[in-house]
Amino acid sequence: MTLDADVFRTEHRLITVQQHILQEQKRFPGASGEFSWLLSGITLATKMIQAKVRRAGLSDILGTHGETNVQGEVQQKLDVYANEVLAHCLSVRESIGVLASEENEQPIMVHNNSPAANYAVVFDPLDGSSNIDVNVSVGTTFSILRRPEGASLDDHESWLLQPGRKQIAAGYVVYGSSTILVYSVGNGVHGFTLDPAVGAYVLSHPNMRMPEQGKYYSVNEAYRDTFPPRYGEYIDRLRHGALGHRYASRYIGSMVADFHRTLLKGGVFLYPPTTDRPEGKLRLLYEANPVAFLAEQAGGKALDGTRCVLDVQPSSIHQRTPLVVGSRVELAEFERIAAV
Ligand code: P6P
Repeated sequence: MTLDADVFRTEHRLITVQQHILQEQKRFPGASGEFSWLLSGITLATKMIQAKVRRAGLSDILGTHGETNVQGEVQQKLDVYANEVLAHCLSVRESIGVLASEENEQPIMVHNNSPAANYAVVFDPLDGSSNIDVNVSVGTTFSILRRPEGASLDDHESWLLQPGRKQIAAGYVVYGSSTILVYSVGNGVHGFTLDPAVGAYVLSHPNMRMPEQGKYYSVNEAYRDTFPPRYGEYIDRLRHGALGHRYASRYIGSMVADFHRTLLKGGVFLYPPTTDRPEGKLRLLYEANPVAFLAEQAGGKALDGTRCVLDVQPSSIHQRTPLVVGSRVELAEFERIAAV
């Protein structure tokens, strides 16, 4: 058999994210393709974002845009581009009624009064963007919520302010040494690597499971003296071998990259409350909820310090939360310390 035939046979077995989404969408009775069409808006937008991220050093897109966003953070030009691309690609999906972005103070209403508008999409277009200029991995996060029963289109808050357990899908794209999309529709977690040769996300990590225990903890230790005492005690127990081995520390400073490593290798990523930010830094709707959904789907756990992140009832779209997310063993130890 010639090499070409082997290569074709191998290529022929490739599963693209579109094929996978169509298979997964069968879980949604009456979805009639609207859900896969919605998700294709995210895959298209992230391909356009990654093309810009990959060329950031070459085109005049590095550096700040000069504006500051609702978080008071200086907007990087790529932030603005990523936000506009996602908002455009999603706003042409008729099944979407409301968009909410880290970069926009107010939600974006789309397809007003359309009976087909059944979903809200919440996203952080470029998480970790302060790392862009130093070529460190950044990411896009997204969370998909269904229109609550009986909710009208102008009652957009009710669409958005739902506990994370109501997410019908969530995921992220990490723009790292390769571009990887990880998502779940509640039927396990699946990863797809963008094949630049064909421009398609190809299944590379089917049915991802978070290891029961890892060897890394991930936290910004510069703020350690501002954490509540139990967090310092927890970190010391990990460092000193209380869970069977001494942990090493890994901290990238991009939540998507730090979580992606935790999903693959196990361990724990945490962003505790600090004296400056007693409510935490990470945003509930579009940072903590998506990774908490994926963590639970992959056999891990995610807490806000006292309860499951996914059980938190949001009160505003940009609200922040502490986050402790990772493997079962490390999270059980955190709960044990927190309960003391
Ligand atoms: P710090 C990026 O700005 C971000 O929102 C997350 O992606 C990341 O985990 C965190 O902030 C890093 O914050 O305070 O450690 O620089």
